[in-house]
Amino acid sequence: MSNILTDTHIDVENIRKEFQVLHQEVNGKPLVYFDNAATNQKPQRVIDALVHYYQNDNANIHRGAHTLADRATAKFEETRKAVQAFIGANEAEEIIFTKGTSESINLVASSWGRKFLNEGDEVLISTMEHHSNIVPWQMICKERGATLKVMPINEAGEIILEEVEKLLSEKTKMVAVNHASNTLGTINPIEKLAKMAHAVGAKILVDGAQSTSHLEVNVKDLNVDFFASSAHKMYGPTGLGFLYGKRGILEKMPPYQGGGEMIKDVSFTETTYNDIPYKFEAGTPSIADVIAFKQAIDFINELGKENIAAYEQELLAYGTAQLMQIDRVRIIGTAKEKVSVISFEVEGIHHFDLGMWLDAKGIAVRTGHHCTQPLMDHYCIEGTTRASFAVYNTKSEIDTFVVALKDIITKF
Ligand code: C6P
Repeated sequence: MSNILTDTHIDVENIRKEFQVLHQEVNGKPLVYFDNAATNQKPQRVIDALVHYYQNDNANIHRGAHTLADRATAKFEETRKAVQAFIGANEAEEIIFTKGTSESINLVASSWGRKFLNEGDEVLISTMEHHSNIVPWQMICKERGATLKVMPINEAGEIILEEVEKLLSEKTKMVAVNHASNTLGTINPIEKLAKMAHAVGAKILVDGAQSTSHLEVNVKDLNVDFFASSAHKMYGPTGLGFLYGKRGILEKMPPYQGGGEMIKDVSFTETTYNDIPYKFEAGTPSIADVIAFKQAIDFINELGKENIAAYEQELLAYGTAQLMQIDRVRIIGTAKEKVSVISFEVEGIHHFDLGMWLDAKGIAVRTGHHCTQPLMDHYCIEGTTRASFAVYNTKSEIDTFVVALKDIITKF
């Protein structure tokens, strides 16, 4: 156990020592990084693992009959086991490495959808989905003659379960929903939704891009059929993610892409496919990133999800209370259960301008529709300014942000 934890509390100053990137000035001001929902920063151990791999172990995996290849393969597969344990999956073979949440969802929509969706079937998503959990379903529904239906939300940004009940029927084949919304912060009641989906014989896919570094995730307790996430939102490398799927379902699905690694035997007339997970991992993967991802998982595990969640909830409550007191500020997304995301509008100031002025003061936030355009339409807005916190953020950074915001608001 490292010294970045004291009892049940997060020692944020010690944690920040692992993140060199945070210790810089931007536009002459100390950086305040509040764009963690887009991607969070990487601890030194992740960066070191990338360098170490290329300096010492670089080799292609699963193919080689030499020491470096064996070493790289062993480390690569260690990460698969770490992901399995991290999300409570039954077996490491149920974890498929992908480019990220988007590719994981595309894999399911394309492979599962082509096999199991037919004319007249329905796929149910929610109003607050990221485009990555809308467009792949739209594409496959169009191709298969299925219909995409949408679960409504209330003003606070919570799914209305009574309405979901009405939308579900024996026609529903898939419920695809995020665990936590990247724009509103809402934490969705996945266990309940899984029960409701299964009661009509549908499968459930959970987009966990915004939950895995903030919330306890156990795919068995949640009883979900698929779970997707991205390493770069878990203090790990970009361009990497994973898909969890129940073995019984993955085995029935056809391959997503053809190529090396995903085959058993190939002739010009016929190909037999590899077992899971390799059936879904065509071509040389991002080996260094997968190996370094294990360090990111270790980082989260050392801190403990419960401690991270408790600390981030403190930041969320502190930031929300401060913002609510500022004139002309309206928070979008006021669900009872939220991850550490605050989206807001300022009357009379366009979010793009606000983002630019905050950047001039060294504060990084995201502005725009956050890849949730239908959600913006629901609130009749074009976009928001979004501050999202990670475990290395502090109350004093929130103070800096609030002072900057007030200063901008009084000027415009
Ligand atoms: N959201 C944000 O700023 P990828 O790009 O595949 O790693 O993740 C896509 C994705 C899917 N679902 C949710 C809920 C997400 O938040 C994201 C990524 C970033 O909110 C970039 S748009």
